[in-house]
Amino acid sequence: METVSITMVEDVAVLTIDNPPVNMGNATLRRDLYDALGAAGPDVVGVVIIGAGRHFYAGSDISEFDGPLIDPQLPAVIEVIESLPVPVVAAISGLALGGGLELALGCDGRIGATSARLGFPEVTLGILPGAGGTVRAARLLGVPTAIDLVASARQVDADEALELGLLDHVVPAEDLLARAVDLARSLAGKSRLRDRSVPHANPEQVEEAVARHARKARPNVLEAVGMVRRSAEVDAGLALSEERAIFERLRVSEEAANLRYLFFAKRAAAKALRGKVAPRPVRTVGIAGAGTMGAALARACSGAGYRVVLFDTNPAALARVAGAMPGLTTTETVGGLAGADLVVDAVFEDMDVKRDLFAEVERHVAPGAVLATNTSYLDINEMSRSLEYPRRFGGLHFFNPPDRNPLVELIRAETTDDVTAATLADVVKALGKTGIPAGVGDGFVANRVYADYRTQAEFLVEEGATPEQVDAAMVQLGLAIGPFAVADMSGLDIAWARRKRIAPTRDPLQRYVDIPDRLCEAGRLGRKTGAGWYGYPDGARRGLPDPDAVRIIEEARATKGIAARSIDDGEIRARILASMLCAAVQLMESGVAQRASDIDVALTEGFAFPRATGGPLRLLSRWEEDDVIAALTAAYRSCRVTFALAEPATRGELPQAVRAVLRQVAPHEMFERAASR
Ligand code: T1G
Repeated sequence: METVSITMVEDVAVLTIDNPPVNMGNATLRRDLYDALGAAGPDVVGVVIIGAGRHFYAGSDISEFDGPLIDPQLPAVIEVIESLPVPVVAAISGLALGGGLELALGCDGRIGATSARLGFPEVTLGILPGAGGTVRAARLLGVPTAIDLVASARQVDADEALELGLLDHVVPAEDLLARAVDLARSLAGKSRLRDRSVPHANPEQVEEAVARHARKARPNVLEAVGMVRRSAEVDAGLALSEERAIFERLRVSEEAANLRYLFFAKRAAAKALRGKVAPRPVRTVGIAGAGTMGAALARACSGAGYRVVLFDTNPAALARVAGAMPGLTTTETVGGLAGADLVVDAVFEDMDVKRDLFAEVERHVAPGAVLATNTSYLDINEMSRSLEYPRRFGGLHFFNPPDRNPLVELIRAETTDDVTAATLADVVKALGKTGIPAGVGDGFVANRVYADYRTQAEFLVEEGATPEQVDAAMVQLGLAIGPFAVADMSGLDIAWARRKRIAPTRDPLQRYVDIPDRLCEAGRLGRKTGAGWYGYPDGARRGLPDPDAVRIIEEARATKGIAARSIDDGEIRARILASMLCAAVQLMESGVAQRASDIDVALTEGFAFPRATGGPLRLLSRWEEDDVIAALTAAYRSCRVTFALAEPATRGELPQAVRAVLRQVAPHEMFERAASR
């Protein structure tokens, strides 16, 4: 048995799980556990299962879920534990997640080190606990608490686990094994959760728990909640088989496969960021700029345990941030950033402003300090040329709101050295963010794709769709809100300023929709001015169709001689997705994006593109080829310059570069690689 070793501590058998890097429950580990448990001889009075390394058992190996599951499956392993005549104790340090927690619930007792963290992440993967988690948790914790844990996917630390009853004891790590052996020896006999009745809970508590998790819940979450409730109504055996049947059905669903795709896609991006060299330690982060972005960055860095020094020349701005962040160090001079190991700028999006700032910062920080610009689209190669030590400079592009939005683009300038890139990657991970690599290019990755998404949306309105129709069509796809509601929320003036800035270099042959300019010229800058694409009467939070906006749109059409036509939702979605696909192909061909899956990660993490679809490229990879060709043809016809690469589609051909991108993210392609890992 290579992943499970057996040692005897007097008359107690200790099974140590050792399956690096996180003690994932794969076929080998299940087989080894099954055999080791079966090897417990008659002289054994108790069994302890403990994890080597950081974690007890971080859950099932989800790369196995795309094919037929290999026996023994986890329920069979748990059945062996329950059939042993002697007590079995789970000794948990680090993570016991998903199948790991289910294995522990199959034991007769559970003891944790202070590092223990337990949870059921299954619903985030489009499934539900499938090895008894809903059934045994209900019997141990009661239905309301079991619903909360299963539906929220949250992890509980050792103290809360003890309080809830998930752990019987919590001990210092160094005492874990000895105390677990004592517990195994002291237990009077078996204490199978499946034999217990579900603790009584008053109906109101149950309904409250359901209500907390049912609102806007994905279908699998509702099924998980329903299964917890069901498990209280029928005997454990029936409940276990019903739970397994639901798990099997959900596991092979498109949504679950898409969520597993994103799970591995995020880790592929993170691995690409880690590179081969060790990062420099960062303890103090200097943030230049105490505006909205700077304040949010300060919160994110402070929340991740960094010491933060916030610089701004405006004392009122500093005071505003410091008032909400006791203990924050502020400075009105750049010299105050001297002790920072990393300095990130959050100042106005202007090349000269940023260059002057970093030139000043360089004069004060230590030679080993790393500098990162948070620019959204300025050329960081150009920015690096004004630095004395450009090797230690790169880009960390955060997305609004940076203390909540998980996406960060890590951008290497031509001069960024490996240590700097590794250091920035380490900070991204420490912030709990989802990082993707991006090369230097207008809008990097996410904003570049979103720009074409928004451009096509504006084409559609110019041709006859209403803003609310386009928004509704994208909400129907699964987005929380559509592009025009987003534009009104973030303010139309930001894009307007940029359009004016690049106007001299715009290709005159490129289709240009001037409706947003007309709205801005009319003072309609979005929600903050009470009107944009929509009206916001009396400060309404949700925009309403607005006759003045309709008039402005109609005037713009009339000026171009466009006769509005009715456009159906299918055309709206097809053209928008095809436009995103064209942007993605350009990003891959230019090398600004390294993997097509990075683009799906960017759009799902940073722009709330529905995770259940796997992202725009994954979604399109499931379309029939003819439908992709038709969508690309429509995008090409909307602007032959912007979507030039789609031209072959007008002749019924799928462009090779498009085929290559879609193959990278197609279901069969992605998982063959993961399964062979
Ligand atoms: N399946 C497959 N691979 C996994 C994995 C998993 N569950 N967890 C981690 N990996 C790989 C990961 O791809 C990476 O590989 C390496 O391990 C290190 O991971 C039956 C059905 C545990 C918190 O959802 O949350 O049990 O890139 O970089 O940052 O009812 O991994 O090095 O080749 O993330 O220290 C439930 C998912 C499954 C846990 C560690 N369990 N994993 O984070 O390392 S469903 C989970 C995580 C289930 C039962 C149900 C994290 C971590 P590579 P890492 P980390």
